[in-house]
Amino acid sequence: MNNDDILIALNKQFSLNKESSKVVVVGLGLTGLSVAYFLHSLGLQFAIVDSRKKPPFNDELLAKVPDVAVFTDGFDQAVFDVASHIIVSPGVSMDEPMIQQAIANGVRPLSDIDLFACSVSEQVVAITGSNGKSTVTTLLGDMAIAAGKRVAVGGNLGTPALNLLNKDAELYVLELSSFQLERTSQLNAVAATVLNISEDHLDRYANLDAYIAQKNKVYAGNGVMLVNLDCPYATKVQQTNRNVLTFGFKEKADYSVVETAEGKSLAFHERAIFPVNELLINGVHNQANAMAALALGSTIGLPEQVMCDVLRIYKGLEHRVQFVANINGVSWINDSKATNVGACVAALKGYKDSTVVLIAGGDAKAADMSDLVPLLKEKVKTLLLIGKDSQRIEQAVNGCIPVFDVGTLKKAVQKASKIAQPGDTVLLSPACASLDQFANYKDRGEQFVTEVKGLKQ
Ligand code: UMA
Ligand code: ADP
Repeated sequence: MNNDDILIALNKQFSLNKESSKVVVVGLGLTGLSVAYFLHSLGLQFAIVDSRKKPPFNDELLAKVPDVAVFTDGFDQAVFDVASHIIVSPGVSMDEPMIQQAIANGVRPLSDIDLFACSVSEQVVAITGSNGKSTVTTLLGDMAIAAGKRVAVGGNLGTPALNLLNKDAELYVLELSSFQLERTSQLNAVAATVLNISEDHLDRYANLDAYIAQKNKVYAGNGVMLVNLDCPYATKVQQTNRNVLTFGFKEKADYSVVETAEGKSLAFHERAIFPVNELLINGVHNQANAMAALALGSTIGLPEQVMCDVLRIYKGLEHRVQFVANINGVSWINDSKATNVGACVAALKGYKDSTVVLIAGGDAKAADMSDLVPLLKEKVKTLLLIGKDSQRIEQAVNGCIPVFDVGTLKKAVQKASKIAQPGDTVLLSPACASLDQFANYKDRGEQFVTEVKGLKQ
């Protein structure tokens, strides 16, 4: 769509226009920067607020748009007072008092995803869930490329959705977080899925139901709903008047796993289409991810054979159950992206009983850590805890296995190297966010790899 068409759409959907709108962009991270460039390119009036003293993209924005008004180091009530619209970055809670007050005063809250949705007429596939989003998003993106589509892939994955607009795409594959979905009203994806639900971000939501309600917004509109039949929360959202596809290990799912003479196979309506043992991404959870990608690909007409060719070579992403080294018979695995309990549980399921030295901990985001206990008892010989919520985790574990609160990742690696025996696995799968001790999960994973590579062979 050209700028004139986008302006018409924004005015129609949100009464957002050059003449009377004053937009406040809340947050100057990746999202805020992308929103600022978008609004600037359309000639819309806006200011930016960020509670941080020095938001990450302050200088970059001012270099490109010198006359923009940026207010940092706390939110400024006077700026909110003149707003007609607020566009709130995902890292900022909608419960911020000034945001709540603005909404009560009739100001319209929007997200970058709303702006994006108003600016595209091409197909959009939307992917959310507690875990597996990035894996399924990139896998589907690779499948679309292999099928010759001009595809742009982004969202919570890393490239803000609005930065995809200049890529001349005929198809967009978006990973969306609950934070992005909770402030989005305009999504109408051609196909959408909630891959799975497990506890996450309960520091930002009143309870699990509130978190699930935000996830389910991915199904807004009238596109195909892809539903995971194994997820008790997901099945409740099926709408009878919608085109629904299903995946899961239950036999009645459209995409499932069947037994064949040669072993297990991914299947469509029980017709074997891809041998599980040819997947390079390990674990039952990755079979579910592969099914989801196949199902989403089918809704946008990707040929099955092309999708299977991609499954054969897709190696998975860094920091997700990634092999680092084998040192004296001990395997070291980096699963730093396991930022919640569900992801850690999925990783542990892949190992033999009592062979794992697990490094976990960080910011638990108010999750119930006792959900880890059954898998800890089964698979883990020693638990090494790091980060701010170690006490909380130790209490939940309640002595069911040996636990050492070692504090830092460096100490955890050193301790693990003394405990692990040949045949064991040392697994970094923290079940927590990293921000209490690291810049992000990548930083945590990279520091782990550096420490492991520094161990004497
Ligand atoms: N912040 C403040 N004050 C502000 C604005 C932000 O303190 O005024 C803090 C937030 O609390 C947060 C950090 O700054 O700790 C970043 O927030 P942001 O909204 O500026 O984030 P962006 O840089 O725009 O990145 C966001 C997503 N981050 C979050 O949702 C926290 C990125 O997902 C996403 O890749 C990017 O938009 C592009 O779409 C990251 C993430 O951690 C990977 N997502 C969470 C997850 O996957 O669990 C949801
Ligand atoms: P997300 O983008 O939702 O965080 P990723 O694909 O980046 O998902 O994977 C994050 C973590 O979740 C990794 O530890 C990975 O091993 C694990 N994981 C991936 N897919 C699933 C799934 N379907 N169920 C449970 N855990 C998963």
